Amino acid sequence: MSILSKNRFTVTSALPYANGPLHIGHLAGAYIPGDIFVRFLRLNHKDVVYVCGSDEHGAAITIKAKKEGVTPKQIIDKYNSQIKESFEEFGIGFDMYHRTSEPIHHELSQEFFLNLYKKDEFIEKVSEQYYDEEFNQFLADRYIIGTCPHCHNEGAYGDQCEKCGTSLNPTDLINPKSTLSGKSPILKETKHWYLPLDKYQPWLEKWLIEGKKDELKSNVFGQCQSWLKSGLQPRSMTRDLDWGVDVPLEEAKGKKLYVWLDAPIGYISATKQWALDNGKNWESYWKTQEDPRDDSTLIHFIGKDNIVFHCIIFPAILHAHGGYILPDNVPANEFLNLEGEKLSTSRNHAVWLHEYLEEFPGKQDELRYVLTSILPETSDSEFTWKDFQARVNNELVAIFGNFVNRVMVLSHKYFAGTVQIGSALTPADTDVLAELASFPKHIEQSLSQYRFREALSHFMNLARLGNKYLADEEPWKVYKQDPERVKTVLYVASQIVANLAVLAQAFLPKTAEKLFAMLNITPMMWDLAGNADIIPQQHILGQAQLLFEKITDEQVIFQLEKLARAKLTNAADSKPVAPLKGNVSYDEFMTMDIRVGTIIEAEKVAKTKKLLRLQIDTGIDQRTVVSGIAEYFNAEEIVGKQVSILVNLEPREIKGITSQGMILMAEDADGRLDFVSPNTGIKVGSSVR
Ligand code: B3M
Ligand code: ZN
Repeated sequence: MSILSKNRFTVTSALPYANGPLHIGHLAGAYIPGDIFVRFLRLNHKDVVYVCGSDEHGAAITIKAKKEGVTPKQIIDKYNSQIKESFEEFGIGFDMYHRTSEPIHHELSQEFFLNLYKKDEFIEKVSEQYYDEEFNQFLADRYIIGTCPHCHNEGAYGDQCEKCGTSLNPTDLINPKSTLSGKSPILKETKHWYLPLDKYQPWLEKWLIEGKKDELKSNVFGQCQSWLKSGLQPRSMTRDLDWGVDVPLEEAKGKKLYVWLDAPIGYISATKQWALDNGKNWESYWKTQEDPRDDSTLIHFIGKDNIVFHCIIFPAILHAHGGYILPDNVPANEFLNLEGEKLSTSRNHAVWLHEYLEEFPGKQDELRYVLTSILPETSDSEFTWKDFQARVNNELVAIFGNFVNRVMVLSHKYFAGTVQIGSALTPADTDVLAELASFPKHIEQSLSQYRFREALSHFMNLARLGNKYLADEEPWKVYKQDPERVKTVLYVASQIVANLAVLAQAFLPKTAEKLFAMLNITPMMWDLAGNADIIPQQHILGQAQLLFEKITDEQVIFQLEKLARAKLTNAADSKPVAPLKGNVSYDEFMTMDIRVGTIIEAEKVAKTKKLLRLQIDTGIDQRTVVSGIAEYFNAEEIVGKQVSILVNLEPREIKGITSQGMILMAEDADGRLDFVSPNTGIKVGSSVR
């Protein structure tokens, strides 16, 4: 049954954590598919609300705030606006982009908690959890690091070892440490409220496994099945945190709701806010209706790491609450990789949207197009800059752009932009027009099954059809002998352009807008039966505009170099700094006589790789020092440089040269060297301490 047999839709895309900017992996996971789907529904006259917003709670936020030395509020304000702007730039058409820090969201989340609490759905359990005595607080899983019991990685987190991927409990860690104080935490009793997922297991099996076997994508179904197979466990819905939604119970003062309880409720509060702002009834998008045929169809677009929350935990919460609709489908995507590696925020291995927008201004649809072509729909996929260039140049420019441009240019050149049938349609024309009419239906079938890549390739086939038609009919050659025939060819071709404009509205919104302006027609809805005469006879076309430009080799190289630089920085950053040495007394330190000196001569020490012989003016005297810096500095370029020199180091014989002192150098974990130099210029002989 086509998805279009339903009339009302509630569509969501995962709420991104407001703790960093968005990258292409976000777009490819939950936002481009969600946006295309919603546009498609709207183009088919459906009643849709599309909501999203910033996820502003949980350790993701507080850890980032701690790292940047600012408050959680500053973090969410900063990233919420940046994220919102990126979505707008890429044309992701939410009706409401909300925030979980809004009071309306806190209230609704508390209402959900209390509803379940009053029905006795929670299990209350006291357990021992890690507590930092210096900071007087319980430690969220991410605030505890220690040694992984499986792979002995010393930096494993309380919930997961990122090295071997094992999911952990904080008490599994060997030698746990608080990331707040660096001290070993103690175990302390605390009470929490658990959702008995085990109790809902039979219901979930029926609703999800039996009921949705044929609808869910195989990657989604597989994950759900394996969660259920291993048996669901009660999961705590509260946390000892100081940031989040307050648990609305007197005895839970200071505790917050688990972020994965409140975040999906964010979809509902976003809808409520939208309804308030637009005079709508939010309940018709979320509550079950008297006649189930009137229920809205709920669809969650997410990435694969969120499947369990959207297919198991949130539905269990909605079910326990009662009165709410359940997701109809959760078309989760797998992950997008970048240049052969996992995208990584912490390693800065990513294509950031705000940077793309600066480096490729006006080219939002190019990225939308390429990402749609490679969406990780059933397995992980890969973005490379070479492939980006190839798809833009060989597909958007050479096929789509080229076809449209030829139709526009020839129509203006020969007929002042007027579209008209000259001599009668030939069988070739009627074939093309018949084929043209079949495209909306093909695309509809793909999109109804969440096959976005396939839908986009149908769309491009329409541009291919146009190119082939022009190549076959050769209007530029025929014009001299038979201008009436050329009128007809351009009439047919302009119907193809018009259909491209109509269909492009789902995939490439900015391009669609340009096409409508070029065609000088107003945007229109889809006609699944096909419409081969959108442009009426005697219609006058608008001016041609450039649709797409080639991506140059320089642009590709620039991007690749940027990624390589990030890798280098990251390699140096990720190596541990040298451990702390034992203390020295002040007097011991003061026995060292360190001065500012100037290098007055420098030359390579013969037959060595690393050594330079330096002549130094120390302000006291001029002396010779042998220094192992030749791999990093050329003799010529350091003459005249001010350096720090330990002048009372016992003289040493190095390669037959007496070295009188030592130049102080900074050295990173990779052995890279740099001088420790005064940077405003100071008299030689000045002491350093
Ligand atoms: N913020 C996790 C994530 O960004 C979470 C999604 C919430 S969706 C309700 O992957
Ligand atoms: Zn491990």
